[in-house]
Amino acid sequence: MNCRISGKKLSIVNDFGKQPLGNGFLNKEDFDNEFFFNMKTGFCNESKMFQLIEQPNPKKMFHENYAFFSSSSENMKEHFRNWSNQIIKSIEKKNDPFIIELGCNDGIFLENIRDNNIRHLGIEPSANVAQVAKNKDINVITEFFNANVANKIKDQNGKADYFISANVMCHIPHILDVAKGIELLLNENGILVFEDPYLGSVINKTSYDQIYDEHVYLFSAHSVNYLFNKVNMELIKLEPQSTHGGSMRYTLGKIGKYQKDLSVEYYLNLEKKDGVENYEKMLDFNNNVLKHKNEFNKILNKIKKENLNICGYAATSKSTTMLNYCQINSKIIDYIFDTTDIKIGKFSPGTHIPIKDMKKFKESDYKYSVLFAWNHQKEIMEKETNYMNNGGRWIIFQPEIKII
Ligand code: DWN
Repeated sequence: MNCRISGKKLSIVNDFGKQPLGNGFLNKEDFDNEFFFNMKTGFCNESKMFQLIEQPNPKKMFHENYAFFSSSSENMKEHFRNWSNQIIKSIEKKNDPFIIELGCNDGIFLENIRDNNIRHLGIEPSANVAQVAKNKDINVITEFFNANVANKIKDQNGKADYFISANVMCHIPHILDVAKGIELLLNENGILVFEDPYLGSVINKTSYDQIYDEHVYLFSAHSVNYLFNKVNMELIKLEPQSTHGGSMRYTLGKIGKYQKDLSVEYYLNLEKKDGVENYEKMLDFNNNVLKHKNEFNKILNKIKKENLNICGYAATSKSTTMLNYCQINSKIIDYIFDTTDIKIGKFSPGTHIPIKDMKKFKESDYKYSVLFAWNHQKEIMEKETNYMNNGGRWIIFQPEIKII
């Protein structure tokens, strides 16, 4: 019940009941031994950190059978290409620059760094996705990062100019130790840049499906500044991103090394104005979550009463929270279609809906599809035009519940 950053007591925000692992896709024979944990969230009035109260052991979630491969979205590939180009440009005058990425997954970001012959290192605890990156000739170590690992990397490679991370920092419970490791690894003018789903966006959109076992934190400007001030680092820039339904890119340097961009004050003030650093706002969020659940169930039940079939589009980690919290099983959704080999033929965590190959989606004649990968809506709508042309309808639940 204590904040992982400040040590102060947390105030409870949400109770999602028993939840399985977000990426715990499983075979039929494993149904009886499925793992569940109590998923509650809390807010710390001191650090302003929104966090899970209990999180399963990271080794249960990130391992040699990790089910998420970052390169499953073309738009995300483009996002990482653009970001890496910006970074490459900023170091073009540097002699032998060194870039580290925490949680490099299948190398979606570092492959652009490798293409430019820049010294780099990826750190990735999930061996199967790390292997995909290694096969692309990217330098990767398969480890959970902490201050000890940081020391080893420093001894072997020296300090870094950039420490990068995308959709990873919010997964790490021992984040304070990680922050110490980052500070230790960065040279005097070294820069940390990371992006993660933004607490302000989750609250504004009521996108509570961003809360699952892997996402132990939802960051804000306030909480990130509080966390990194503890290791002599500070925010120097904030840039909102449209990825993953509303993310924030945080840039930090060692205290006093860089002039702060106006965006820092802007977002700190905005969070105060919107109440994103206020427990009352978290309680409003919880009320909106309850309303969203009821409305979503109502729409699905109405379709089922008309004897129409519903499928799911993309077996995302986020869908695990939606399905288990709203108690939606295979009586309501027949199948979920997905592109990931390791998920196909298995069943959704907790609710046991069969996962089918996305190739079969085109042959199916589902009148209704729930868009679980709502964060990739643009990319998906562009490639699935035939579905709507043939009379198919999307059930969208973000940023509002509607049928299109
Ligand atoms: O933080 C995390 C984010 C970045 O990625 C992780 N904890 C896990 C993962 O979350 P997610 O599973 O909710 O991510 P996505 O990117 O919203 O969904 C990926 C899934 O969607 C994959 O199983 C592939 C599938 N997909 C698909 O079948 N067709 C995705 C796209 C874009 C598609 O067109």
